[in-house]
Amino acid sequence: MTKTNKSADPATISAHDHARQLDVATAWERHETMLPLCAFGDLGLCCTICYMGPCRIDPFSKEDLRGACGADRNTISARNFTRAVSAGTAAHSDHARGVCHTLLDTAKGKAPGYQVSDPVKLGKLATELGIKTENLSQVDLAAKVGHFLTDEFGKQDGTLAFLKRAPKVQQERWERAGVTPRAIDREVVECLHRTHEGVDSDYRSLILSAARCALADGWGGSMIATELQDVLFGSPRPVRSKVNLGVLKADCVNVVVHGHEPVLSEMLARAAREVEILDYAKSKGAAGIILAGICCTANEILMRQGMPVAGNFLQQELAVTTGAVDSMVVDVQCVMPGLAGVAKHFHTKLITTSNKARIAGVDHVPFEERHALETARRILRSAADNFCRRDPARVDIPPQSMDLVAGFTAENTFHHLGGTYRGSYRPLNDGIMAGRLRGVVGVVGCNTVRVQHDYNHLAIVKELLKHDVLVVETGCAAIACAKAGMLTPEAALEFAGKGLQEICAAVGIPPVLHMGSCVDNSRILIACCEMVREGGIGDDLSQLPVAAVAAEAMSEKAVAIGLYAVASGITTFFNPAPRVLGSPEVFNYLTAGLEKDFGAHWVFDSDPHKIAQGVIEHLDAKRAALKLHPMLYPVEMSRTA
Ligand code: MSK
Repeated sequence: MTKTNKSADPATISAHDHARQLDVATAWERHETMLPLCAFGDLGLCCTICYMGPCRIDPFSKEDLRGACGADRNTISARNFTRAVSAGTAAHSDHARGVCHTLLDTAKGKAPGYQVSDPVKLGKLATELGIKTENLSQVDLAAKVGHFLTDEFGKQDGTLAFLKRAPKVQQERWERAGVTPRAIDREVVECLHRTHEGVDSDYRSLILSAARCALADGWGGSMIATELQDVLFGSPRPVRSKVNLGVLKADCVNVVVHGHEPVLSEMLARAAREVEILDYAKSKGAAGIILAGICCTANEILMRQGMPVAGNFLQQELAVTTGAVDSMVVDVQCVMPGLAGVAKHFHTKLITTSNKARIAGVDHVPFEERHALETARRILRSAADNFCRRDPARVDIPPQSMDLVAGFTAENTFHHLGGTYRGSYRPLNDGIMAGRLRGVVGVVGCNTVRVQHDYNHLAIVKELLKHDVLVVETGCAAIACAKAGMLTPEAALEFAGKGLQEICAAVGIPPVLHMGSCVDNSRILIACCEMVREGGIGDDLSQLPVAAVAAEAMSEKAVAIGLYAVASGITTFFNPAPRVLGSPEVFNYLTAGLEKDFGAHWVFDSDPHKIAQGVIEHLDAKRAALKLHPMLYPVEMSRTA
């Protein structure tokens, strides 16, 4: 058997080889059985919206082909795109709704085990939302903030409260373009309505409605999730931990949490430290309990609890194929149904916990806030019982694990940059203005079997660091770079250009800042707003020397994030392209036409070296427009594709 070349990560290669030796198919093998991919679907030219079809448009035809209803390639691909954005927004926002309900239940005393862990942030939020705080107990304040933000989903009047965090010029742009989001659910519903058969068929109008929906994600659902998770579980602070499959231990009970919502995993993290639970594990012959995460649940418990990360999206099945996972506990989003088939080859107990996300034939332990801690203990005890059923002959844990520092936020990062007594974005802006830093780039998003696992993230980030770009990351991209050792302060010496090295050394930060999970991309929006507010590098986000990159995108959430970044003025480099390539008109509108309304656009490119080059040129163009000082330490590109 030849060694797999599916990943840039040695631990993943080793685990994938082990899976193949055991004849266990994972996402890569299943993907191969799907090839060749349907070109109509891939180009966005297949319409399944009504039951006269499915209709499909031949992309090579010179005729003005139409589906049965008369929809052309522009309508069909714009509708497909809009539906993807709506689904992505719905996913982030339904997550946020759950956090709102947890806060409300906590305030009502119906969620024992939960508490307000960051009362200062709660107070600041209340003031920002215009809630009078005098004479209110913490519980009453939590209830008022919880109710206010729950209303953001379904209110019938007004616009979203957090939009006011954006610079005035930005808000005026949204008004002019007619994309100021009203209520979160309303924007999702309206997109589904518009894309129903026989409603909106103008591709520009559809895409602007998708932009409004995406903004309701970034400045609504995702931002609410981030803020209230900080209130409930504590605002992250820089924390050291470890990452990669090597965090699993052969002599310990290994429990892997996977998905997105921290409401259960926070309780598991707490229960896993309880003496009684540890003693129970020891009574079964284990040396202890390892609670490790996959995907964004990993990021959540990493940045608040310092829990180790087992891997990112494409490593979820490989964690199971190590043969050392006694229980995998999943909630919502990015959980492959294929896990059930993989787990059958091993002793691993796969447990679903969200009533919204069941897998046929898999044990379901419904999670409810009022029994959360007890549910967490029950899950850990059953994992310890299952430890006894592990077959040591099938265990093969790759040895690789890497140190990292995570837990940066829009607030704490720049306290670092500004010093203990003067939390401020001034030093960051000064660094950019003086040419020590080229700019700031968010590298975010998933893995996909269509790209060598982690390769694009690593190639792009290495090039950006070399060119004195401060990189901020979330999601699976952050995990990829953590595995490659880029998330430690020492990494600056190895990877960063001289200017970035100077900044990192002065304040002791890594050159790549882990800012959390996918919903925490809202932290990056806030950081950009603070940069504008600090002054000297533009009046709205579109003037800043910043960009976003998602070069291994997989989910509809990534498309929603990409669009809210663009609609917020942040040019976004994205691969694989969303399913719009079958319509040159839609492609041109996304990659150029949106510039008029938002001062930003999409760039679709599959070559990571071209992406890095494009990002650097983009930052330099923004710097030139602002007439900033030339870069102090210019460097050549490593290579062009
Ligand atoms: S988990 S959405 S694969 S980043 Fe947020 Fe990773 Fe993408 Fe899921």
